[in-house]
Amino acid sequence: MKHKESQQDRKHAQNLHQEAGVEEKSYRPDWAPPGNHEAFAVKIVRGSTLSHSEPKTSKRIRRKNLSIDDYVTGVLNGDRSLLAQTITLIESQAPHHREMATQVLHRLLPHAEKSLRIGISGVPGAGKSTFIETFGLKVIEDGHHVAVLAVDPSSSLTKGSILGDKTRMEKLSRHEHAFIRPSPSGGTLGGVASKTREAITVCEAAGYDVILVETVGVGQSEITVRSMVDFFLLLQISGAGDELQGMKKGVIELADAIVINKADGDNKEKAELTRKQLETALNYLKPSTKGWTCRVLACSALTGFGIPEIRDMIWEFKEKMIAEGVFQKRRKEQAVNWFYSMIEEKIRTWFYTHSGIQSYIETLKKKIESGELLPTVGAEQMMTYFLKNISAHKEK
Ligand SMILES: Nc1nc2c(ncn2[C@@H]2O[C@H](COP(=O)(O)OP(=O)(O)OP(=O)(O)O)[C@@H](O)[C@H]2O)c(=O)[nH]1
Ligand SMILES: [Mg+2]
Repeated sequence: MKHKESQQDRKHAQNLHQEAGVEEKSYRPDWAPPGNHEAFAVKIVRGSTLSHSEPKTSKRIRRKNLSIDDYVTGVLNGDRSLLAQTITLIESQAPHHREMATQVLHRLLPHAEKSLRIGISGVPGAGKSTFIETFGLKVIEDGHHVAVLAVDPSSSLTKGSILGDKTRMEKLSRHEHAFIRPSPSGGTLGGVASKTREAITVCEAAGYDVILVETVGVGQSEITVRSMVDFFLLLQISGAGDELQGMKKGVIELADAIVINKADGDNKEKAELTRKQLETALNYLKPSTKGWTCRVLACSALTGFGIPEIRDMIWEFKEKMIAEGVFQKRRKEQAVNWFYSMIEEKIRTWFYTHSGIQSYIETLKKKIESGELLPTVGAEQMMTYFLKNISAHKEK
């Protein structure tokens, strides 16, 4: 029975080898006793050339096994898959991921910062995505590596509408020198912005030297993007009659350049008219960057008209601002402001998630609504309650 099984196994092995094209021969040595006893057979098998037996040089690392070293070396080697996974790690809310992310970022920081960060904003439909596609490909032609990130706190509700339209950035998204990442979803504007800032660091460490940060023109998010970029570009469209298109003076004042898009076909003349009107209107506005007067240009993201001029202007800005020290000074201030905003964010979260806070807030809120309590007094009571709560917590 056993003998039969071993014969079957041998036959099976032979078949496998034959299927794989491996020659197998049997010899009987000279000293073997006469007869047909198999125990004295010697088998010679030629070395296999099967691909599966070759050692694998690049072992695919599974995400759950990634170490801090894996993330850091992956990013520094410009591995796009690991770059994407590192950003996923920094976006994670899980405390152990956060711990890892902090260490990864700390090690990547010395390799970052060597880039030009450009913010791009504009009302929905102004052509931001189309502009990023054309402009991104242009600067890649110049030898740069482009990363596209976004700040869109609303994307948690709309499931990431911004940059969801990768079809508008079809060529760019497929280019090996481009990396596109949608806005992190969920959380406050401060929270989303913080993740985008960290993603900038990661992309820079991976060798991307032009960072485009897109946001939709709704006000507050523009101020946030301005606080993380070197150059801020506002995309406009012509023909709305009012040259400022209902945009608040405050938002216009954030811009280093305003670009009238869709200057093509029948619209070209109208775009030029809008450009001139805006230029005049801007004479009275405060510059966003010290020593730089906001420029107004026209372009067509569709045909590429005006795109090289925009590129030249931005690089002129970079050289001038570096020479005058404004560039470096702004980056330092941005880092310190980010630090303060993170402290505020953490204190706010700590406060509102402290036990008993929510129910006490509700109690005070009712009294304020009924006119029984002055809001300032309510806030004082709230703080007294909170501080007592912390010390009671500590004594435990
Ligand atoms: N004629 C013309 N059409 C353009 C140009 N740029 C963009 N468009 C068109 O305008 C529409 C909106 O363009 P998008 O690039 O999606 O605009 P967006 O600002 O990203 O829009 P949201 O993502 O919705 O905020 C599309 O149909 C584009 O094809 C341009 O330079 N000329
Ligand atoms: Mg878009």
